[in-house]
Parts: sequence; C-alpha cells; structure tokens
Amino acid sequence: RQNKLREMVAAKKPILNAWLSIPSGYLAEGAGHQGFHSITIDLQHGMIGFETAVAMLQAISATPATPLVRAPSLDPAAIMQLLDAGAYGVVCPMISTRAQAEELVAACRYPPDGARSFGPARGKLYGGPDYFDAANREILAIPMIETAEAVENISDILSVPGVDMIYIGPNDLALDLGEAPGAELRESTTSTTIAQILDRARSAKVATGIFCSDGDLARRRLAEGFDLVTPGNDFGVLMSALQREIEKSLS
Ligand code: 3PY
Ligand code: MG
Repeated sequence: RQNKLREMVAAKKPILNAWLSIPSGYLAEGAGHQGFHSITIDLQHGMIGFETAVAMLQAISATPATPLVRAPSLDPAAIMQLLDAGAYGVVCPMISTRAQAEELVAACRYPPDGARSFGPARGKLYGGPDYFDAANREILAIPMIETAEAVENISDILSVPGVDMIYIGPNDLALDLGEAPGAELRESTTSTTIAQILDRARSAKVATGIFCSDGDLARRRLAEGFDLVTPGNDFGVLMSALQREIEKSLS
C-alpha cells in the first residue's frame, strides 16, 4: 500500500493530522472519518498502551486516514513492535543528534537500509501482500525536533538518509530554550527558532510538521509553509467543546 502522505508532500498538499491521547478504538475510527489525512496515536504523553494502540490502528484502517504513532521514546524494540502493529509512520520524541536520527531510521527500515527485525504481523494486513517490498519506501521516520541540541545539529539531522519529514514539538522546544510552554504563541526565542528550523528543512527539501494548539494556529503554520499540521489534541478539543456547552447552557 502506498503512503498517501508521501504523495501529498510531493504534490505540496497540506496534511491535516489528528492527535489522539485517549485510549479508544471508537474515537480513532470517528476521528479517521472527519477528513484528517493522518491520525497519530500518542504513546508518549497519551494514556495509551500497546494493546489499545493496536485496536486504534485497526479502527484507523477502516478509514481513509494514514495511521501514525508517536513512539514513547527512541526505543527500537517499541518502534518495531508499533510498525508490526500497522503504523505507517513513526514520530519519535527528542531526537537531538545525527546518531539518534540514524537509529530511528534504522528501526523503521529492513536491511540493507536499516536494522528492522522481520515479523510484519498486522503491518501486512494493513499494507497488503507487497508489504515487505513497500515498507522501506512507504513508512515514514519522523524525528521530533524539540531540543536546543537538535537545533544546533539540525543540518546533520536533516541530512540523514531516510529522514523525509521532521516534526517540531513547540512545548519541549520552549522548555529547553528556557521559555515556558506556549512561548510559540508570541514573539519569543521559541518562535524565531521554529522559523529557523522551517527554513533549514525547506532548503534541505525535508518535509515539516508541527504541533499546534488549535486550528487557528494550524492555518497560520500552513501559510508559513509547513507540510503537516496537528490542530490540537483530542482531549483539549473535547474539553473546550464541553466547556462551551456548559457556557451556552448557563448563558
Ligand atoms: C511538544 O510540544 O513538545 C510536543 O511534543 C507536541 O506534541
Ligand atoms: Mg514534546
């Protein structure tokens, strides 16, 4: 199966990515039918374990969205297991050096391109009979750029073969730059740094994604030239929708 995200990047079409932290196949299925191009299951900060992630990947398979995961950390065993479960891309937190980016790519690629162990399990159900031939080409390895060290090493990280997209985590980036989460929303070192990363990635012809607090910021990021945006996460969106209904009920 082809990865539609690759085609969209090549065609310069904006990618809308949903971000799920709530452990529910039902939610994943519903989100996948809303028009998002990809859905990311967050195993780092989400309340989601491996077995529920499998059920969510199955649910996403019933929708047009491409299934991505955010791995809990740069742990090749965990990454390979999520790929075997049918993820078609891995967003990996805290990639700060070339060696870490290479380790991420190696976990996502079968030899000779990498060191992924063979046992595609559900990946083959999602990807189809040509899974083994297609996997190295179609599966995206997406390092998160969210530390000052990653910014220092950005050229090295962008030049690693197999890094086709980076994903900025503005909150951790702000923390590591000595600012508070949310600093990206105003003029700040974090905002300037995000613009620099975008610039560098575009010159290196590596696609860019970024977490956004909501759809307004996502629209701005697309206008700036990001390829993929995440307009908020499920829990935040649901809580503000609930709050709005309370306010309406009392007004
Ligand atoms: C961050 O902002 O640090 C993130 O990881 C976004 O998901
Ligand atoms: Mg982060």
